Amino acid sequence: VNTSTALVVGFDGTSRVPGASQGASAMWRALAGGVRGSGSSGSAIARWEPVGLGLDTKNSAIWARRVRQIARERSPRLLVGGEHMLTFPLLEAAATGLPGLRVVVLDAHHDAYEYPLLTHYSVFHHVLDELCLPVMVVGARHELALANPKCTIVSADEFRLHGAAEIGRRVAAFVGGHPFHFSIDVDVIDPGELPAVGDPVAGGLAIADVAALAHGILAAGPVSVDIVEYNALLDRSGQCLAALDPLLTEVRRWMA
Ligand SMILES: [Mn+2]
Repeated sequence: VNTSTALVVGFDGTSRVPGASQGASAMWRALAGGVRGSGSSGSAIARWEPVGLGLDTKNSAIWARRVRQIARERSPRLLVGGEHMLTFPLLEAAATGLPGLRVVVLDAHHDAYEYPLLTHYSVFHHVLDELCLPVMVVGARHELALANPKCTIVSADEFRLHGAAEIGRRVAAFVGGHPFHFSIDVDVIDPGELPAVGDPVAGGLAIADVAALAHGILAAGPVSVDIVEYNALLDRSGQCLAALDPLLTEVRRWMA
């Protein structure tokens, strides 16, 4: 039996608001538990081995090194965060073996501030400048002028103007048949529908639209996926995790 590795990484050390750390295991449980009793996809999820990192430190460099090391050893096809910084070491490990790799991101923020340290808000600046991977961020709506100029941005306003189908075509054109990684920051969803995120930005996308877009992107066959930034400490009732279900269902179908 071939098992795929899912890295479940509860780290939020560079984030202002704690809670994405606890979001990692909660989202993994929702991904794994959501298929109970649904036949074939239930057995498919059993082929995924969740691997956690129990590091007793807040040092982001140590977490990044560990993620990179495990990613090199096991080529995980899924990372469940935790904060967005974690995408960097995953891509760092993947990029070596995948020439032409591209990165498609859903996010309220571009996370491409030209800041010298690796953080959740500078991760794609370093992906662009250090790893030299093309990055497209869809759904961004916060301080767009401050992104690394190499970052391709499709704003939330453009998404509303053109709709999920047209934006899906733009993503496909950007990928252009190359291998690609798909990174989902759940704060791309409007805080009216999903308030349980560390840095909510008004004017976001509807969950149904995000699920529709993710459906098309996942159908194109990303080599790996991450889903990050769900804040479990801001969701004591679990209402937001339940609201995420249409999106988690798409990820679950991809996993099967
Ligand atoms: Mn974000």
